Amino acid sequence: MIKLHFHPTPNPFKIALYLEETGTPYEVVPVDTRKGEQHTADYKKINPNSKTPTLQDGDITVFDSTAILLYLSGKTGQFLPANNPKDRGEMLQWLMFIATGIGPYCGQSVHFKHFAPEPKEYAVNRYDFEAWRHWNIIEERLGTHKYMLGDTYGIVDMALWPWARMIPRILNEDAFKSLPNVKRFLDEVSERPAAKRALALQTQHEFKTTLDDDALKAMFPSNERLKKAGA
Ligand SMILES: N[C@@H](CCC(=O)N[C@@H](CS)C(=O)NCC(=O)O)C(=O)O
Repeated sequence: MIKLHFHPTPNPFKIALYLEETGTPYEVVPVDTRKGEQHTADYKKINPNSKTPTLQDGDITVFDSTAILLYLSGKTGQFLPANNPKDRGEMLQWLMFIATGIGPYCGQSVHFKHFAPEPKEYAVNRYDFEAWRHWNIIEERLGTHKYMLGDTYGIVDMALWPWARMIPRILNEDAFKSLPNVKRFLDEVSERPAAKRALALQTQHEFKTTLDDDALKAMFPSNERLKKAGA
């Protein structure tokens, strides 16, 4: 059976949603990143990047959420647009926009706003600006398209949904007021039974919720280098 190495955070949720939508049997293997389980030697063998998610399908191992979505959709043929260069190109461009834009800018924006030490005005401004810029592009797209690729829900929407859920923390509590189409999309996808089952994984498995010193050390190893340098 497929194994999904999972933590209840945006990138792993993309895969949980895809597996739930397709009714693919899978087993969740919790990787508690606040306990540093992403850094163990055994986990690094399957994910040299020490992040979640990772998928194991028999003797095939795939890491990185976008690669996993493409792997699974290539295997099942489900939730993909028509197989022609135009539609495939459109799917890839939005999938990569989420992978290289939405994910990293939102992740860094959260990091600098909520975790970085002062002075941080420059970094907060840059990442908040870029996170907003990316979400405004999605807002415009969803203003003219029901889903990211048109009338049909698919893997690009599944890649977007877990990041859209985090908007109040990424941008601010009122952000949806200026992103009404993103909110409409989020509410609709969140109502899907598969999305509810994916979200339920976070309570079906035990994950550390406290952000103590050990958790911060596991999540932000770069700070240790700073401490050693005496900064
Ligand atoms: N490009 C990777 C990024 C994965 C990633 O950053 N995962 C986060 C959860 S959303 C993680 O494992 N964080 C723990 C850490 O950075 O130590 C992907 O899409 O899978």
